[in-house]
Amino acid sequence: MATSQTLPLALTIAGSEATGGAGAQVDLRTFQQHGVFGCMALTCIVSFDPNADWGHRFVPVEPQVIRDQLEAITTAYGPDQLDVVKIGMLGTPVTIETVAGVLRERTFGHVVLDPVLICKGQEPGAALDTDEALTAQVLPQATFVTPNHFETMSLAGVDRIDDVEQLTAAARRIHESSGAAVLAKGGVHLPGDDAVDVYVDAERTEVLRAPKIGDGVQVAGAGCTLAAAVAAQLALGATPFAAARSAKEFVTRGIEARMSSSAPFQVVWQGA
Ligand code: PXL
Repeated sequence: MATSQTLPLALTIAGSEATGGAGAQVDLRTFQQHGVFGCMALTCIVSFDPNADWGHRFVPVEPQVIRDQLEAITTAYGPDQLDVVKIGMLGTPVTIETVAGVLRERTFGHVVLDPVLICKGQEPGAALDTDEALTAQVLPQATFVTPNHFETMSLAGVDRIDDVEQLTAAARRIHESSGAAVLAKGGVHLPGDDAVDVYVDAERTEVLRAPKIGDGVQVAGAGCTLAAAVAAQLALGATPFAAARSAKEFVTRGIEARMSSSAPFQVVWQGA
Protein backbone atom coordinates (compact mmCIF):
# COMPACT_ATOMS: atom_id res chain seq x y z
CA MET A 1 0.00 0.00 0.00
CA ALA A 2 1.32 3.44 -0.87
CA THR A 3 2.25 5.62 2.09
CA SER A 4 0.41 8.85 2.79
CA GLN A 5 1.97 12.11 1.73
CA THR A 6 2.57 15.50 3.23
CA LEU A 7 0.93 18.33 1.33
CA PRO A 8 1.02 22.08 1.70
CA LEU A 9 -2.18 23.19 3.43
CA ALA A 10 -4.18 26.40 3.66
CA LEU A 11 -7.33 27.33 5.55
CA THR A 12 -9.90 29.80 4.31
CA ILE A 13 -12.32 31.49 6.71
CA ALA A 14 -14.86 32.92 4.29
CA GLY A 15 -18.43 33.09 3.08
CA SER A 16 -20.22 31.07 0.43
CA GLU A 17 -21.42 32.88 -2.68
CA ALA A 18 -23.75 30.33 -4.19
CA THR A 19 -23.02 30.94 -7.88
CA GLY A 20 -19.36 30.18 -7.25
CA GLY A 21 -18.00 33.50 -8.46
CA ALA A 22 -16.69 34.75 -5.12
CA GLY A 23 -15.95 33.63 -1.59
CA ALA A 24 -14.87 30.25 -0.30
CA GLN A 25 -15.59 28.48 -3.60
CA VAL A 26 -13.00 30.70 -5.27
CA ASP A 27 -10.52 30.15 -2.45
CA LEU A 28 -10.72 26.35 -2.65
CA ARG A 29 -10.42 26.36 -6.46
CA THR A 30 -7.40 28.65 -6.19
CA PHE A 31 -5.72 26.47 -3.56
CA GLN A 32 -6.36 23.37 -5.68
CA GLN A 33 -4.90 25.01 -8.77
CA HIS A 34 -1.70 25.64 -6.77
CA GLY A 35 -1.47 22.08 -5.46
CA VAL A 36 -2.40 23.25 -1.98
CA PHE A 37 -4.85 21.20 0.12
CA GLY A 38 -7.68 23.49 1.22
CA CYS A 39 -9.89 23.44 4.28
CA MET A 40 -12.64 25.91 5.07
CA ALA A 41 -14.60 27.44 7.92
CA LEU A 42 -17.79 29.02 6.54
CA THR A 43 -18.79 32.40 8.00
CA CYS A 44 -21.92 33.29 6.03
CA ILE A 45 -24.08 32.32 3.08
CA VAL A 46 -24.70 34.84 0.32
CA SER A 47 -27.45 34.16 -2.22
CA PHE A 48 -27.88 36.82 -4.86
CA ASP A 49 -31.51 37.76 -5.52
CA PRO A 50 -32.23 37.66 -9.27
CA ASN A 51 -35.60 39.32 -8.58
CA ALA A 52 -34.06 42.28 -6.76
CA ASP A 53 -31.32 43.43 -9.11
CA TRP A 54 -29.01 40.62 -7.94
CA GLY A 55 -28.73 42.19 -4.49
CA HIS A 56 -27.24 40.21 -1.62
CA ARG A 57 -29.32 37.94 0.58
CA PHE A 58 -27.01 37.34 3.52
CA VAL A 59 -27.25 34.80 6.34
CA PRO A 60 -24.50 34.71 8.98
CA VAL A 61 -23.34 31.36 10.38
CA GLU A 62 -23.86 31.02 14.15
CA PRO A 63 -20.72 31.95 16.12
CA GLN A 64 -20.65 28.52 17.80
CA VAL A 65 -20.77 26.79 14.41
CA ILE A 66 -17.83 28.90 13.24
CA ARG A 67 -15.94 27.93 16.40
CA ASP A 68 -16.84 24.25 15.85
CA GLN A 69 -15.49 24.29 12.31
CA LEU A 70 -12.26 25.92 13.44
CA GLU A 71 -11.92 23.47 16.34
CA ALA A 72 -12.16 20.53 13.95
CA ILE A 73 -9.64 22.07 11.58
CA THR A 74 -7.06 23.19 14.14
CA THR A 75 -7.27 19.87 15.98
CA ALA A 76 -6.81 17.86 12.80
CA TYR A 77 -3.93 20.02 11.62
CA GLY A 78 -1.42 21.35 14.15
CA PRO A 79 0.68 24.48 13.67
CA ASP A 80 3.49 22.43 12.08
CA GLN A 81 1.10 21.28 9.34
CA LEU A 82 -1.29 24.21 8.85
CA ASP A 83 0.44 27.58 9.06
CA VAL A 84 -1.47 29.70 6.52
CA VAL A 85 -4.95 31.12 6.91
CA LYS A 86 -6.81 33.34 4.48
CA ILE A 87 -9.66 35.45 5.78
CA GLY A 88 -12.38 36.58 3.41
CA MET A 89 -15.89 37.85 4.07
CA LEU A 90 -16.85 37.86 7.73
CA GLY A 91 -19.86 40.11 7.30
CA THR A 92 -20.90 41.12 10.82
CA PRO A 93 -19.16 42.51 13.92
CA VAL A 94 -20.20 39.38 15.87
CA THR A 95 -18.53 37.12 13.29
CA ILE A 96 -15.44 39.32 13.31
CA GLU A 97 -15.25 39.02 17.10
CA THR A 98 -15.62 35.22 16.89
CA VAL A 99 -12.89 34.78 14.28
CA ALA A 100 -10.56 37.27 16.00
CA GLY A 101 -10.95 35.27 19.22
CA VAL A 102 -9.94 32.01 17.55
CA LEU A 103 -6.96 33.71 15.90
CA ARG A 104 -5.78 34.88 19.31
CA GLU A 105 -5.92 31.28 20.61
CA ARG A 106 -4.16 29.55 17.71
CA THR A 107 -1.40 31.46 16.01
CA PHE A 108 -0.70 31.04 12.31
CA GLY A 109 2.56 32.05 10.64
CA HIS A 110 0.67 33.78 7.84
CA VAL A 111 -2.69 35.48 8.21
CA VAL A 112 -3.78 36.81 4.80
CA LEU A 113 -6.66 39.23 5.24
CA ASP A 114 -8.87 40.21 2.31
CA PRO A 115 -10.67 43.01 4.19
CA VAL A 116 -14.07 42.55 2.55
CA LEU A 117 -16.19 45.47 3.70
CA ILE A 118 -18.89 45.43 1.06
CA CYS A 119 -19.50 43.39 -2.05
CA LYS A 120 -20.04 44.87 -5.47
CA GLY A 121 -23.45 46.49 -5.58
CA GLN A 122 -23.80 47.09 -1.83
CA GLU A 123 -24.08 50.54 -0.29
CA PRO A 124 -20.80 51.85 1.20
CA GLY A 125 -22.68 53.07 4.30
CA ALA A 126 -23.44 49.46 5.26
CA ALA A 127 -19.76 48.91 5.89
CA LEU A 128 -19.10 51.24 8.82
CA ASP A 129 -19.48 48.96 11.83
CA THR A 130 -17.86 46.05 9.97
CA ASP A 131 -15.00 48.34 9.03
CA GLU A 132 -14.40 49.42 12.62
CA ALA A 133 -14.53 45.87 14.01
CA LEU A 134 -12.25 44.52 11.29
CA THR A 135 -9.72 47.31 11.81
CA ALA A 136 -9.71 46.93 15.59
CA GLN A 137 -9.75 43.14 15.90
CA VAL A 138 -8.53 41.35 12.79
CA LEU A 139 -6.17 43.76 11.04
CA PRO A 140 -3.69 43.77 13.99
CA GLN A 141 -3.40 39.97 13.63
CA ALA A 142 -2.90 40.02 9.86
CA THR A 143 0.54 39.45 8.34
CA PHE A 144 -0.63 40.27 4.81
CA VAL A 145 -3.59 42.41 3.75
CA THR A 146 -5.10 42.90 0.27
CA PRO A 147 -7.44 45.93 0.30
CA ASN A 148 -9.16 47.05 -2.92
CA HIS A 149 -9.51 50.71 -3.86
CA PHE A 150 -12.44 51.38 -1.54
CA GLU A 151 -11.01 49.33 1.33
CA THR A 152 -7.64 51.08 0.99
CA MET A 153 -9.31 54.47 1.41
CA SER A 154 -11.28 53.17 4.34
CA LEU A 155 -8.36 51.47 6.16
CA ALA A 156 -5.98 54.37 5.49
CA GLY A 157 -8.59 56.96 6.49
CA VAL A 158 -8.35 58.99 3.30
CA ASP A 159 -11.14 60.43 1.15
CA ARG A 160 -9.75 59.78 -2.27
CA ILE A 161 -7.15 57.81 -4.18
CA ASP A 162 -6.83 59.05 -7.74
CA ASP A 163 -3.31 58.08 -8.71
CA VAL A 164 -0.48 55.68 -7.93
CA GLU A 165 1.22 58.16 -5.57
CA GLN A 166 -1.91 58.40 -3.41
CA LEU A 167 -2.32 54.61 -3.56
CA THR A 168 1.29 54.18 -2.40
CA ALA A 169 0.91 56.67 0.46
CA ALA A 170 -2.25 54.93 1.63
CA ALA A 171 -0.65 51.47 1.41
CA ARG A 172 2.30 52.72 3.48
CA ARG A 173 -0.04 54.09 6.06
CA ILE A 174 -1.85 50.73 6.36
CA HIS A 175 1.50 48.94 6.63
CA GLU A 176 2.71 51.30 9.36
CA SER A 177 -0.45 50.98 11.43
CA SER A 178 -0.78 47.18 11.08
CA GLY A 179 2.75 45.86 10.53
CA ALA A 180 1.32 43.65 7.77
CA ALA A 181 2.61 43.40 4.22
CA VAL A 182 0.10 45.35 2.10
CA LEU A 183 -0.99 44.69 -1.47
CA ALA A 184 -3.30 47.62 -2.25
CA LYS A 185 -5.28 47.19 -5.46
CA GLY A 186 -5.97 50.12 -7.76
CA GLY A 187 -7.88 47.82 -10.10
CA VAL A 188 -9.85 49.68 -12.75
CA HIS A 189 -10.25 52.74 -10.50
CA LEU A 190 -7.03 54.53 -11.42
CA PRO A 191 -6.64 56.11 -14.87
CA GLY A 192 -4.29 54.63 -17.45
CA ASP A 193 -3.92 51.44 -19.44
CA ASP A 194 -2.57 49.34 -16.57
CA ALA A 195 -4.24 47.78 -13.54
CA VAL A 196 -1.85 49.01 -10.86
CA ASP A 197 -1.32 47.48 -7.43
CA VAL A 198 1.12 48.68 -4.78
CA TYR A 199 3.05 46.30 -2.52
CA VAL A 200 4.53 47.59 0.75
CA ASP A 201 6.37 45.74 3.51
CA ALA A 202 9.09 46.74 5.96
CA GLU A 203 11.79 46.44 3.30
CA ARG A 204 10.24 47.50 0.02
CA THR A 205 7.64 49.44 -1.87
CA GLU A 206 6.88 48.07 -5.33
CA VAL A 207 4.37 49.02 -8.01
CA LEU A 208 2.92 46.01 -9.83
CA ARG A 209 1.34 46.55 -13.23
CA ALA A 210 -0.63 44.45 -15.70
CA PRO A 211 -2.55 45.71 -18.73
CA LYS A 212 -6.24 46.35 -17.99
CA ILE A 213 -8.31 43.65 -19.63
CA GLY A 214 -11.49 44.10 -21.68
CA ASP A 215 -11.72 47.91 -21.37
CA GLY A 216 -11.38 47.69 -17.62
CA VAL A 217 -14.48 45.55 -17.14
CA GLN A 218 -14.91 44.76 -13.42
CA VAL A 219 -14.87 41.06 -12.85
CA ALA A 220 -16.28 39.56 -9.65
CA GLY A 221 -14.07 37.25 -7.63
CA ALA A 222 -10.78 38.92 -8.53
CA GLY A 223 -10.12 40.05 -4.96
CA CYS A 224 -10.86 36.62 -3.49
CA THR A 225 -8.69 34.98 -6.13
CA LEU A 226 -5.77 37.32 -5.48
CA ALA A 227 -5.75 36.84 -1.71
CA ALA A 228 -6.21 33.07 -2.03
CA ALA A 229 -3.32 32.88 -4.51
CA VAL A 230 -1.14 34.84 -2.05
CA ALA A 231 -2.10 32.36 0.69
CA ALA A 232 -1.38 29.37 -1.58
CA GLN A 233 2.04 30.76 -2.52
CA LEU A 234 2.89 31.35 1.13
CA ALA A 235 1.86 27.75 1.87
CA LEU A 236 4.26 26.67 -0.86
CA GLY A 237 7.04 28.63 0.86
CA ALA A 238 7.19 31.82 -1.24
CA THR A 239 8.25 35.12 0.32
CA PRO A 240 5.44 37.65 0.73
CA PHE A 241 6.64 39.76 -2.21
CA ALA A 242 7.09 36.74 -4.49
CA ALA A 243 3.61 35.60 -3.44
CA ALA A 244 2.19 39.03 -4.36
CA ARG A 245 3.80 39.02 -7.81
CA SER A 246 2.74 35.48 -8.59
CA ALA A 247 -0.80 36.12 -7.34
CA LYS A 248 -1.20 39.15 -9.61
CA GLU A 249 -0.17 37.04 -12.60
CA PHE A 250 -2.58 34.29 -11.55
CA VAL A 251 -5.48 36.77 -11.32
CA THR A 252 -4.62 38.38 -14.64
CA ARG A 253 -4.76 34.97 -16.35
CA GLY A 254 -8.03 34.20 -14.58
CA ILE A 255 -9.60 37.49 -15.69
CA GLU A 256 -8.50 36.84 -19.27
CA ALA A 257 -10.29 33.49 -19.07
CA ARG A 258 -13.35 34.97 -17.27
CA MET A 259 -16.73 33.34 -17.48
CA SER A 260 -20.13 34.90 -18.12
CA SER A 261 -23.56 33.73 -17.08
CA SER A 262 -27.10 35.11 -16.86
CA ALA A 263 -25.97 37.17 -13.85
CA PRO A 264 -24.93 40.75 -14.68
CA PHE A 265 -21.24 40.24 -13.95
CA GLN A 266 -18.46 38.09 -15.24
CA VAL A 267 -16.33 35.96 -12.92
CA VAL A 268 -12.71 34.88 -12.75
CA TRP A 269 -11.82 31.35 -13.87
CA GLN A 270 -9.07 29.99 -11.63
CA GLY A 271 -8.40 27.00 -13.87
CA ALA A 272 -6.91 29.00 -16.73
O1 PXL B 1 -16.02 39.56 -3.52
C1 PXL B 1 -16.35 39.75 -2.21
C2 PXL B 1 -17.14 38.60 -1.65
C3 PXL B 1 -16.53 37.73 -0.78
N1 PXL B 1 -17.18 36.70 -0.23
C4 PXL B 1 -18.48 36.47 -0.51
C5 PXL B 1 -19.17 37.29 -1.38
C6 PXL B 1 -18.49 38.40 -1.98
C7 PXL B 1 -19.21 39.27 -2.92
O2 PXL B 1 -20.26 38.97 -3.39
O3 PXL B 1 -20.46 37.06 -1.65
C8 PXL B 1 -19.16 35.30 0.13
